[in-house]
Amino acid sequence: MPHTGLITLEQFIVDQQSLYKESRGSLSRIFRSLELAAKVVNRDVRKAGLVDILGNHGSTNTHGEDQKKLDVIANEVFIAALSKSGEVAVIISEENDDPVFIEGCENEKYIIAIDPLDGSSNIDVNASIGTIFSIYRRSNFAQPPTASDCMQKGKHQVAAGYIIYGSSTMLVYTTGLGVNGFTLDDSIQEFCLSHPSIQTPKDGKIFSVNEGNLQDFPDGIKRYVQYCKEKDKATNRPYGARYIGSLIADFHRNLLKGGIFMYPATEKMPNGKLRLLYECNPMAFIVEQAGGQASTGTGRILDLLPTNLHQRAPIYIGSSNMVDQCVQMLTEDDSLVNN
Ligand code: P6P
Repeated sequence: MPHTGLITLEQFIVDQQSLYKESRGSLSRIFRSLELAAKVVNRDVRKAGLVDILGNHGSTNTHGEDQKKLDVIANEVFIAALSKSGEVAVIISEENDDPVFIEGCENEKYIIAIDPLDGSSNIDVNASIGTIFSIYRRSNFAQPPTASDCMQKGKHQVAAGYIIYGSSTMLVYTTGLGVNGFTLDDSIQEFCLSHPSIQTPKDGKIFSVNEGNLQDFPDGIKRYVQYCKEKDKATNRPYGARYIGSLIADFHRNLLKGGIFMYPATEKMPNGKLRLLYECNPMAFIVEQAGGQASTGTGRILDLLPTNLHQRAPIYIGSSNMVDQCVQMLTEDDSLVNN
């Protein structure tokens, strides 16, 4: 059956080039590298059960978490591909303590923050996992790139996206011109436009949170979770509880169907668990471009100035009316506590 009417990722980027604020060739070359790396990691994820790449690598990452073999492979594949693009000066990866300065690219314009394989605790049980990326332009060329060049507010991202290795493999991204999703057609090994101009519903009926931590949540979040479970026909409650424990999978479902994902601050994790540079910021850019919201509970995620490459942030992200309601309850309780 001839493939007709398919728009590949590469064609889409070429077609949109005239609209990009960015220098056109550079971003296209970066996306070509991301696409290649995604296909390689997808191949390895799909055969993980067959080849001895499951299980722990025996090393730990910057956060003291066991590194799964696929974590390490994905990290190496994406760093190699992005280095070869010739457009990236420095890469911040969840798997590397320090920035990776790309040799010979000291004068290149772009910085990339990446979570090479998010949700890796789900690898061995065949649940959806994914890669998250965030792209910035360097602001200072007076000297070779430094770590501080990488700590820009999320609102300065020039592009962000993720690849979800799920029942199908999809690449979803934004350059500030809306959000578009591409599904990998294995038969031709091309990412093809399948979800043009994604808009997330203003209201949803799904709440996603690890209720195992409920006792540690701020009182306002305890009240909001209770609110989600109450019966109220007029507001479509109770909402459905959906939590996979893989940010990309939970985020992607809520982006398409509507809903809210929460990872609050707790006593154990006073800044929440998710990392600002390569988890919260890219997802916040995407959700805002899709008409949703992303809050720390006290402000917009994209306005938060990073002070540490691997810092964490509390996050409430998804359908705008649900985030409003959640943050209102959190704030009300804080004001009660603080007055
Ligand atoms: P918890 C995966 O390890 C991850 O970083 C995210 O993908 C996911 O949303 C979160 O942690 C799950 O954390 O504490 O609920 O297991």
